[in-house]
Amino acid sequence: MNFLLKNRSVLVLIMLFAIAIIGCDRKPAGGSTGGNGTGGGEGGGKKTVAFAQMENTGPWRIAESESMKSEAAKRAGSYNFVYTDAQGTTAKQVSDVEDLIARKVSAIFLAPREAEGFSSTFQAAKAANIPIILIDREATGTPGTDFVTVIKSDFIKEGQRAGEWLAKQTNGKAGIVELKGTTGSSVANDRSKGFMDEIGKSSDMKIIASQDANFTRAEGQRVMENIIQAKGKEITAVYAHNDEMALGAIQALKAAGMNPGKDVIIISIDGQKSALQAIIAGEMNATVECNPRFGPIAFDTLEKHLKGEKLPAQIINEDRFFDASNAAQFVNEAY
Ligand code: GYE
Repeated sequence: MNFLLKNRSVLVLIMLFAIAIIGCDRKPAGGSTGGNGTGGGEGGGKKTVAFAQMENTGPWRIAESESMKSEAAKRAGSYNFVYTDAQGTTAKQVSDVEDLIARKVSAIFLAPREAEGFSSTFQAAKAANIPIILIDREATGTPGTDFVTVIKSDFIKEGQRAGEWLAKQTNGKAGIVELKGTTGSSVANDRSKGFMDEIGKSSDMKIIASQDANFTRAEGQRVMENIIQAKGKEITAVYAHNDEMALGAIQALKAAGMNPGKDVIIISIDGQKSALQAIIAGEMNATVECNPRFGPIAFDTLEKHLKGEKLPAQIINEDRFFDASNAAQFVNEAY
C-alpha cells in the first residue's frame, strides 16, 4: 500500500511537470507588438531588441553603431540589445535578420544595405509579430505593413543642396567627377538624382565621369586615380556621395600634383570630423550633413509604436551644411 501510494505521487508529479511543459509551449510565438509582452523569450520583463547593421567600417557607420549601442545601454533597464554586422554583404544581412526572427526578438532596427532583397524577410517578421523599424536607408516595401516606418535623412535634398552649392561656387561651369555610393542602395540613387536635378539647370555643369566607389575611402582613391588618368585637367570639381570617398579622391588628386580645395572643388555628404578638418585645411570645400546618431530617435520611435501610436511613413532628420565659414565651430562635436 505504502509502495503504491509513493508511486502514485511520483506519477502525479510527472504528470504535473508534463502539463507545465506543454503549457509553456502554448505561449504565443514571436515578439510582442503590444506594450506589455515580454517577447524575446527573455526573463525579467525585458524586451530584446536588435540592430541589424550592414557593416561597421568608416566613421559614419561606426558612429551609427555606437549611437545605437549607447542608447540601448541607457535603456538597459527595459531592453536587452543584440547587434549583428553583415560585413558589407546584403545576403548576410538578410540571413542575420532571419536569425533574429528565429530567436524571437521583440523588435528589429534594420539599416538595409540595398533597397531590394528584404521582402520575404519582412513577411517572416510580420508572421512572427516582430516589428521592424528601418533606419538610415530605405528598403522596398510598404511602411505600416512591411515595416513600421523609416527614419532617415532626405537624400534627394542632400544631392540638391550639393548641386546648388556647387553651381553657385563655380558660376555654373564645372567638369564634375561623381563618386557614387553603393549601387542598389536607396542613398546612392537619391543623392545622384537630387544633384542632377540642380546641375541640370546650368548647361555648363557637366558630369565628365561617374562611378561607384562603394562609400569607402580606398575605393574613392582608386577610382579617382583612374579617372585622373583619363580626364586630367578637365576635372574641376568632385561630388562624392560621402566624405570617405571625397577624402580618398583628395589623396589621389594630391598624388597627381593637383590642388584639391582650390583648382578642384570638393563637395560631399556626411560631416565627419576628418572632412571638417580637411575643410579647415583648405583641401575640401563643403559637406552636407547627414546625421548618423540614430540611437535616441530610433528607441523613441519604437516606444511610440509599442504604445500603439500611429507613426508617419517616414521620419526625416534635419541636417546642417558645413563649409569654410563654420567647420571650425563644429569640428569638435563631429564624429
Ligand atoms: O552617408 C555613408 C554610409 O546610409 C546614409 O552610408 C548612409 C550612408 C552614409 O556608408 O557614409
